[in-house]
Amino acid sequence: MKKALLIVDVQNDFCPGGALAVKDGDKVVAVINSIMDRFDLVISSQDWHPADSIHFEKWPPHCIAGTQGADYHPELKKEKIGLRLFKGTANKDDGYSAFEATNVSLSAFLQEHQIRNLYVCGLATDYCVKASALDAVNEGLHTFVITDAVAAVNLQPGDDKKALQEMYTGGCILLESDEIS
Ligand code: VGL
Ligand code: ZN
Repeated sequence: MKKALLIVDVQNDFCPGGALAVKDGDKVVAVINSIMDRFDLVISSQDWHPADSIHFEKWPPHCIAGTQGADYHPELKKEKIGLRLFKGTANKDDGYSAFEATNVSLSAFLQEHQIRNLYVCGLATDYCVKASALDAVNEGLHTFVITDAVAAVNLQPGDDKKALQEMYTGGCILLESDEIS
């Protein structure tokens, strides 16, 4: 069975020093780089907001389209990325899920490539990873979340655990990077 890796929002602004830094956001990069070769397809998403997005009523401005903060973390291996998704691109749109990407339909792309198994990793566990993984389940995909390749915003302590629990009860399979078959 073909499998794809979805790398959610491994962008400068979510890493230490960025505008919406996630604790240990940069630590996921080495893990993700080490597993990319095991997948038939590698897909990335990027948060890609207009400067006047209503999203910034909730969050400090981050990942503004075309800025350095919206670039991938510099150490993320890019050669294997076969599809690049942009989301949150409209000014009225939070666009947390990679299935809300506006440049390509992720759902149609996965169908065309006969991908039934989707492995989700990246940033952040409690927002875009969770939204993407739960949408994947709704799309009928076998959805796996790689727990040592995600990091959370944790607005409230414990939001990371809560998000993993929600993904599990929502039908995702939680596993570690060394358990990928
Ligand atoms: C995200 C908060 C705001 C994410 C994006 O990528 O999880 N979180 N925008
Ligand atoms: Zn955002």
